[in-house]
Amino acid sequence: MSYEPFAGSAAPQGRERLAESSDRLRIDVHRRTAGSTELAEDVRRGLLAPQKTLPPKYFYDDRGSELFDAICDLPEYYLTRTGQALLDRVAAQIVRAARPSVLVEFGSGTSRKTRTLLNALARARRDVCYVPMDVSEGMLRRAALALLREYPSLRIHGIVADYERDLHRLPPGRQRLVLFLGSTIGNLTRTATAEFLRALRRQLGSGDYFLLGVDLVKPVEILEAAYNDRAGITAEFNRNILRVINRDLDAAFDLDEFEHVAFFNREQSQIEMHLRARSAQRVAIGGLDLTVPFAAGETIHTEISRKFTRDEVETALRVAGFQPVDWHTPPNNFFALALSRAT
Ligand code: AVJ
Repeated sequence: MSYEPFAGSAAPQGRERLAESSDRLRIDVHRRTAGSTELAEDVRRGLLAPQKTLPPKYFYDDRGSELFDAICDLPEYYLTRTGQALLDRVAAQIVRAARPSVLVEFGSGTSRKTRTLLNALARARRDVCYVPMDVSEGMLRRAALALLREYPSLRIHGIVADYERDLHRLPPGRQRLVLFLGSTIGNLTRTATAEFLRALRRQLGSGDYFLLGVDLVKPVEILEAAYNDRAGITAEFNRNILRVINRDLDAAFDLDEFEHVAFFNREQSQIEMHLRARSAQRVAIGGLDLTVPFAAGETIHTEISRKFTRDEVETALRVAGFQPVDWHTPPNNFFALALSRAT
């Protein structure tokens, strides 16, 4: 029995807005709490902690997503280019190994890299249903509509949800290939990664495949340059999280008062991004009825981006119930695609 996302279900939310293509597109929207309650909780918790933190998922409003897209084109940001070139080279091989009929993707964004796999699938004459999962509804919708135009036989079942929390929303299916590309997994702590992999494995059947993109450990100058670009786009991207909070929680962050800081933490093998207060200040957050004090030089930790070794990745996969199948790297060993199979 193949996966039938469009059979027997009630008209999904948002379908009316997609009349031209509704027979090939379904988008489910899952939000745990209404409005910006979750943002409010996360910001309150994060800014009241001794080391202030903000979760990186809040970078990605429309402006943040555009800035991230611009980062991907920066000369210093080798990740996207390297990952894409690698996928170009091995996509056909991955399709032959996994023989998928469903392509699931977490943090799908603009689905740039997805096209490479869809093209390889088309060449192998495999029809698939594409299941992107992303927190940004606008982006998911735009990406889906573009893909429907480009791939006339593709069906898409989009899930607007948070892959860390809503994995159980994944529709059932067989012969699935799950994509988690771009080293997005690097944003998760070691513990969160183990939990994510275990939760993912629970959702899969044995024989489903998992393709994981990871950034690898490399000389510190190269790593730090990638997060401190000369054009200052990464700094803008980092500060954008304050813009989001200003807008959605009626806060009064002065963006010029916060400096972008990014460095490689060797012990943790991760790039850390922070926003450092240039001077002592108090920031009112209207939506939280809160004023947050900052000492001069105090930082808000906004992101970790972990850098992996092969051993670490394959061990984590095995512990979670995946059998490593292929380890693809480019000649410079900057990036890896780990193909594994749910056992
Ligand atoms: C989207 C999480 C892979 O960690 O490199 C880019 C995000 N942050 N520049 C990364 C990011 C700063 C990116 N990931």
